[in-house]
Amino acid sequence: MNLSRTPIAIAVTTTQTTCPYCGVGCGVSASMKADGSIGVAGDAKHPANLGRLCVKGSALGETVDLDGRLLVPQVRDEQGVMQRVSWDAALDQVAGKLSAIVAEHGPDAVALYVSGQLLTEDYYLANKLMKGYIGSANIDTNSRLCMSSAVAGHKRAFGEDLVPLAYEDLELADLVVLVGSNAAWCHPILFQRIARIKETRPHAKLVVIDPRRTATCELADLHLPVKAGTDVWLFNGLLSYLAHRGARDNAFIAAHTNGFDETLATADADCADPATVARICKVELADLLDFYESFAQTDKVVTGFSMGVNQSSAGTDKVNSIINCHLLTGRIGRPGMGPFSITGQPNAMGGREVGGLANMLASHMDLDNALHRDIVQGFWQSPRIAERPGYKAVDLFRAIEDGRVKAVWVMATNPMVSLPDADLVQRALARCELVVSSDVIEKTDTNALAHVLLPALGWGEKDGTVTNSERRISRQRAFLSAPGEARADWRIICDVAQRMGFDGFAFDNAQQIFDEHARLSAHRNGDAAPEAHRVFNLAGLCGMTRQQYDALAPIQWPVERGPDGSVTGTARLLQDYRFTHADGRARLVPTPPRQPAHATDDDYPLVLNTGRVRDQWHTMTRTGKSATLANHIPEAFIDIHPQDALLYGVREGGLARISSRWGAMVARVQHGGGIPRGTVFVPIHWNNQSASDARVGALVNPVVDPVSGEPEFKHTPIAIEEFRVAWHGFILTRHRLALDDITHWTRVQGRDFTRFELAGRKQISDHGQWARRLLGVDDLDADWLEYEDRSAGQYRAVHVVDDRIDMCLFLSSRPDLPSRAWLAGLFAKPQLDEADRVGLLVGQPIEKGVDAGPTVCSCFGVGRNTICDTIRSKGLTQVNQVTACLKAGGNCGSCVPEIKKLLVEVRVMASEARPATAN
Ligand SMILES: Nc1nc2c(c(=O)[nH]1)N[C@H]1C(S)=C(S)[C@@H](COP(=O)(O)OP(=O)(O)OC[C@H]3O[C@@H](n4cnc5c(=O)[nH]c(N)nc54)[C@H](O)[C@@H]3O)O[C@H]1N2
Ligand SMILES: Nc1nc2c(c(=O)[nH]1)N[C@H]1C(S)=C(S)[C@@H](COP(=O)(O)OP(=O)(O)OC[C@H]3O[C@@H](n4cnc5c(=O)[nH]c(N)nc54)[C@H](O)[C@@H]3O)O[C@H]1N2
Ligand code: SF4
Ligand SMILES: [Mo]
Repeated sequence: MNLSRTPIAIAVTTTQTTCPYCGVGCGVSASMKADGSIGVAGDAKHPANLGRLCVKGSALGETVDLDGRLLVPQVRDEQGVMQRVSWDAALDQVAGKLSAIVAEHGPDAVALYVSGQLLTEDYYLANKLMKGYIGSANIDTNSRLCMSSAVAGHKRAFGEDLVPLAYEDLELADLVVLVGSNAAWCHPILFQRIARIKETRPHAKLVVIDPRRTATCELADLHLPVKAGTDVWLFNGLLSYLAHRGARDNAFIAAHTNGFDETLATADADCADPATVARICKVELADLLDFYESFAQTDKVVTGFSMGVNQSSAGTDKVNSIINCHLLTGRIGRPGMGPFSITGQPNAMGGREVGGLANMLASHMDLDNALHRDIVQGFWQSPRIAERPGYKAVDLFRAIEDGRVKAVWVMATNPMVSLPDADLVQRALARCELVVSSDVIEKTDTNALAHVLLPALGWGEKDGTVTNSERRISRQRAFLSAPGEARADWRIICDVAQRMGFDGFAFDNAQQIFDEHARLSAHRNGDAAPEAHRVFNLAGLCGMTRQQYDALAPIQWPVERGPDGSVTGTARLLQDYRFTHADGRARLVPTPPRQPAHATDDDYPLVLNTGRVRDQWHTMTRTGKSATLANHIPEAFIDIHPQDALLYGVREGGLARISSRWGAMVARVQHGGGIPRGTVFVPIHWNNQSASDARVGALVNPVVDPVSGEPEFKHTPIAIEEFRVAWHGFILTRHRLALDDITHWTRVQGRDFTRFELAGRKQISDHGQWARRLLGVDDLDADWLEYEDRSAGQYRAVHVVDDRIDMCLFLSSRPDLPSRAWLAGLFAKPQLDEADRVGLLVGQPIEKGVDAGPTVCSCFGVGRNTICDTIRSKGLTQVNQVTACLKAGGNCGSCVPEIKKLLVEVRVMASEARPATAN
C-alpha cells in the first residue's frame, strides 16, 4: 500500500482554506510545492486576518508530514498489542460492539466524546447518530472544558447561545476589556487587530483583568491583577457602580430586560463598596476605580472574555456578571460594543450550532423542549430522539469508571491529557469494554488505552466548514490527497451508523451534509409558536450546489437569501433588541459571588493556574512536530514567584514536583511569568508522549460549574517541593533513542535532530560507558570525543560523522548546562570547523554572538540574547527599532509583547548594572 502523500495540485493553484488552530479562524492560502514542502501564507481576502498569520499558522507546513500519523485502522489483540486490520474489520467491530451493548444495557450505556476540532459536517452527524438514532444524549465534547460556561451564560441572558458582535467591533470600541484572556498568545491575530487600534485612535483604552501579568498586559493601559476566582465580585461591583452613578440606560432596561431589581440588589448586597471589592479582588482601589469610571464614561465598550472566566466553578455566573453590565448600560447590538466570548477551538462555534453538547439538541434547539424535539425528529425522520440530557464530560468519565457507560468513541480530542483528574480518565478507559479513538496521530496518551484506532483525515486533507468566534463560517478545503487509508471523520461516522442498521447516513460528500444542517436550521424556524424561533438560521445557504459550496466565501450567520438569489450574512446580532426568550426580553441574572470550590490549606498552600503558551497547541500532537515552534518554550515549567520559590525551597532552573489531592507532576521551575504570590502557573501542553511526568491534568480538581458543567481548570490547591536529582543533562541526536532508565525527560523537536532534556536520580559510575550505551555508540568508535571533569561533576561527549555533528550529550551535577541554541546551530552546519570543535570540547561557543538564546521571534528565528545585545549596544527604546535592526516582530507580530518586555528588562538591568542571564 502506498502510505505516502500526493498533492491534489502541485503549486499550480493555491487553495484557500482555514487555519485548524484557534477560534480566530484565519484564512490560509496553502499549496504543495514540487519538492513536497507545503507553502502557507495568510489569505489576504479572508476578513478574519486579511493576510496575516500568527506563528502557529505560519508553521503549519512543518506539521503535515506523515511522521507519526495514524494511517491504517488498528485493533488491539488479546495480548494487548495493536494489529493492523482492514476498515471492514475495524468498522464491524465498532458497530457490532456498540449495537450489542445498546441491546443489552440500553442506549445510555454508550457514549461519544467529540471535539471542537471536528468540522461542522462531522459534528452534525455525530450528534445525529447519538441523539436521533442510538437514542441517547450521551455525546459531549471538549467544548464542555472550554465554552460551556459562555453557552450557559448566553442562554440565561439572551435565551439562545448568541455571540452578538463581530471582530470589527473591537476596532470600533473606545474601551476594550479583556477578562481571563491571554489573547496576545492565544488569539494573536485578533489581539493584533486590537493593538493596532492604538495607532489610529490613541485615546482607545485596553484593560486586562488577569491574575498574571501576561504578554497581553504588555500592551494594556491598565492591568487589574485580580485574585483568582474573584471576577464576580469585580463585575457585581461594576454593576453597582454603574447603576448608582448614572450610567444605566433606564429606557433599555425597561423595554428590553427582566431581572433588573433582583440583580442589582444582589450586586449591592456584597459589592456596593469599591473599597471592599478592591480588598476581596486584591487590586489597588485607584486602579479599580479607574476601570469602573472608564467603563461608566465610555459608550463603546467591548468586554472580551475567555478561559479565566469560563473555566471556573462560578464560570456561568462570571459570564452573566459581565453580560449584566452590558445590559444595564444598553451596550449591546450597536457598533463597537457588547460582551464577546472569545472561542478557543477552530470550530467551537460550529459544534454549538449542531448541538454537540450533552444538554443541547441540534440547531440551537433544546433537549428539554417537546416542540424542539418534535422539530428535530420530524426533520430527521429518525426512529428515536433523546429526551433527557446525557453525561457532561467530567461525569461521563466517572460513569465510564463505574461501569454505567461501557463503550466510548473519542473523536479528535485527547482526554487522558485534557480532562481534570486525568488519572481518573486513565482508570476509566482502562476498564471500559470498548474504547474507540478517531485521530490523525498514532501515539497519543488516549490512543494508548484504545481498543480500536480509526485513522482520520487531517488538516489539508479534509473538506468541510468551521465557524469562528464571530460566527463566520469558512471552508476548510483539501489540498492534499488522503494519506494511507485515512478517511474523513464524517465518513467514518456514516460507515459505523450504516453498519448499526441506521438509515439517514447515506452521504457522499461534505456538501450534502452541510445542506442538511442548513435546512434543519431553517426548518420550522419562525413557526407561530415563539419558542420555534431561533436566531441561528442558515436559510440562505440551503440548496447550494457542489460548486457553490466549494466556492463559498466566509460568511457570518444568520444567513438570508434575497429574492434575487443574493446571500447576505449578519455582522452584528440583537440590533433589534429582540432576544430569544419567549417574551423577547433579555435577562439580567443575579450572580451572588462565591469563592472557588477548593481553598488552599497547610497541606496544599498554593493555587495552581493552568493555561497555554504562545507556540504550542493543546496536547502538542501537531505543533509538537515543528522545530520552529519548539524553540520558544521547549519544556514544561512551573512558574512561581521568586519569594514563594525561596519559601518552598525550589530554585529557578531546577526541577520541582507539584502535587494536589488528585495527582502530581514534575517540571522546571521558572520566574518571570508575571505570577502573583501564592499561585503557580503550569502549561497544559506536555503529556506522556513528550515528557516523563508533566501531565498537569492529573493534578486538576474535577469540580465543575453547577450550571455549565465546565471544570475549574484555573484553581486547584497544590503543594510544591524540590525534585532532587543527582545529575542534569541533555542530548541532541539525529537518531531515535530509548530512555527507559531515565528519571525525568522531555523530548523537544529540533530541525535536524531531536533534543532530550534529562535528569537522573541514580549516580552514574562510568559516564563514558553509560553514554555510549544510551546513544548506541561502539566502544571503539573513532568519531566519539569525550571530556570529563569529575571534581566539577561534568561530562560531555560528541559523536561526529564525516565532519558533521551526529549527536552530543552534556551532563552536570547542576542544571547550568551549555546553550542548546548554540548546539542546535552546529547541527545545521554541513561541516564543523576548528572553532566549533574547540567549543565542543570546552563546552561553550568560542566565537561571541553564536549563542542567540531561546527564540523570541519564531518567524525570523531571533533569540533573546541577540535582541538584548542589540537593544543594549544600539540603545534602542522602541519595538519598531528592534524590528528595523533584526526583523524580529516584523512578520506575524506574536512576539511584540515579549520584545516590549525585553526593552524594559534591559533598561532595568542597565540601571542596576547587572549582567544579562544566558540560556
Ligand atoms: N497558543 C495557543 N493558542 C490557543 C490554544 C493553545 O493551545 N495554544 N488553545 C485555544 C483554545 S481551545 C482556547 S480555549 C483558548 C484559550 O485562550 P485563553 O483563555 O486566553 O488562554 P488560557 O491560557 O487558558 O487562560 C487565559 C488566562 O486566564 C487567566 N486566569 C486564571 N484564573 C483567572 C481568574 O480567576 N480570573 C481571570 N480574570 N483570569 C484568570 C490565566 O492567568 C490566563 O492568563 O486559546 C486558544 N488558542
Ligand atoms: N489543565 C487544563 N486542562 C485543559 C484546559 C486548561 O486550560 N487547563 N483547557 C481545556 C480546553 S479549553 C480545551 S479546548 C481542551 C483541548 O484538549 P484536547 O481536545 O484533548 O487537545 P488536542 O491536543 O487539541 O486534541 C485533539 C486530538 O485530535 C487529533 N486530531 C487533530 N485533527 C483531527 C481531525 O481532523 N480528526 C480527528 N479525528 N482527530 C484529529 C489530534 O491529534 C489530538 O489527538 O483542553 C482542556 N483542558
Ligand atoms: S491566530 Fe494563529 S492560530 Fe489562530 S487562526 Fe489565526 S493563524 Fe491560526
Ligand atoms: Mo478550548
